[in-house]
Amino acid sequence: MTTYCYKTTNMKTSIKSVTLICFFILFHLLSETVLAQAVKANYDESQVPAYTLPNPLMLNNGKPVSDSKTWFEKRRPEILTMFEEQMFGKTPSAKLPVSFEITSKPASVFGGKATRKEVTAYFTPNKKGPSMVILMYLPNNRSEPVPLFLGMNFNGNHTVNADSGISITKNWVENDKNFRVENNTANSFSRGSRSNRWAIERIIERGYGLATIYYGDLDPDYNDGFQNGIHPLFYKNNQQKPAPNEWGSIGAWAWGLSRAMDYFEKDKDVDSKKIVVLGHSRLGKAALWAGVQDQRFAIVISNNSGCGGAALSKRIFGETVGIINKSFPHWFCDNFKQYSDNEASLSFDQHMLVSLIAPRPIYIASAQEDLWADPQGEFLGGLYASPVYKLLGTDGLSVIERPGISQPVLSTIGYHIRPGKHDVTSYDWEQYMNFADKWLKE
Ligand code: GTR
Repeated sequence: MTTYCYKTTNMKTSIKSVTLICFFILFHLLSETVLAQAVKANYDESQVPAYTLPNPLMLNNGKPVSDSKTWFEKRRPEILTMFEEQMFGKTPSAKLPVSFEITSKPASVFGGKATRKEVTAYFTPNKKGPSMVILMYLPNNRSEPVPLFLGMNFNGNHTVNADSGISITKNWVENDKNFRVENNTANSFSRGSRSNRWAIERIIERGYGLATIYYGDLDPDYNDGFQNGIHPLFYKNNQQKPAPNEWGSIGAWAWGLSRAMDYFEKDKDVDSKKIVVLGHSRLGKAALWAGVQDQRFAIVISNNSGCGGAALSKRIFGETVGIINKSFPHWFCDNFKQYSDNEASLSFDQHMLVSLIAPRPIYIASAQEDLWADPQGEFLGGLYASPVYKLLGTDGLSVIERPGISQPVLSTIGYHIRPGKHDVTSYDWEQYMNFADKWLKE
């Protein structure tokens, strides 16, 4: 019957019905996607599924880890391998001939309170290849090498302060209508546009230095199949892109933080044993990964790092592995895709990432309105790393319930949740400096 009707329908009607069917299919697909996303982003604590967390203190062969030697020699490498092979991807072991050059004359700024300098790290001998600029502010009131906070920024070094002496990146930046950033090219109009996130003068006042790097100098944050940024510098024999267990963009950003550390080891004004690596959001994920791989970092700070950072993936609260892999396919290695909407099958979770930083102090910060990053999951990422910290002789996280709003906890695993949104505020900075005072100065 259907065939008959179809055959006898005139041309106009059949175009109409085909269009209608197309509309129907499209509508159906769209509503399914919207629905799927709505279902995926769970914000209801009672909908968190029952989950079992792998024990950081049990070896893959089922034997318990009861001393620090077994932790460092056996269990830590096992867990590190999981994150390398299954999540962030392995960082290449090849060493590039990185050279450092002071590329802008050190200048006194902030009414003589600080010195600004810029150091360029060249990743290829001819200086035309990829490079990154480390922007540094050091307190002038110092009698010895200073401890320093190191963090990457999202929009270019020139956005962290209105200081007109900061050079402007020539690399790809995100367009931003508010600051007339077009054609992915940074401009002087956006100088200082993110200064609210960088309490530089206060940092100087409290006796710390600050160093920052634009993350796009290492790998522009879009999915280009790893043709730009530093990845191609490591390709072997006609390799076109990283293998499924090789690094993505977060790995590249973390690598850059370690190259900055290489520089600090050479800079007499900086105490390279007291470098605090920190980052916000995706850059918090990168700071954690840098702190894990590079044990020269004395303290690690995760500001609203969320999914793929400090937050437990198996809770399926807010952003999930499935969502993040879809939105940012270039952040993690390809092997991580197998866990999209399949978090239960992970043989690790983010508490184990935190545990790899032990016994060095780590501070995890959440924001009350930042449910996408799952504040409770971020707290638990710290709490369940605590047994490893305790095994290594520290106090770990000194509370077992998430503290109230604006009640910072400064144990070896530190934590706070403050009011407000996904951001870095001066409140956050004050806690980070209190934490650093406690662990680096006292
Ligand atoms: C979001 C992403 C988060 C977080 C954030 C950011 O879109 O879903 O995981 O990284 O971006 O970096 O600001």
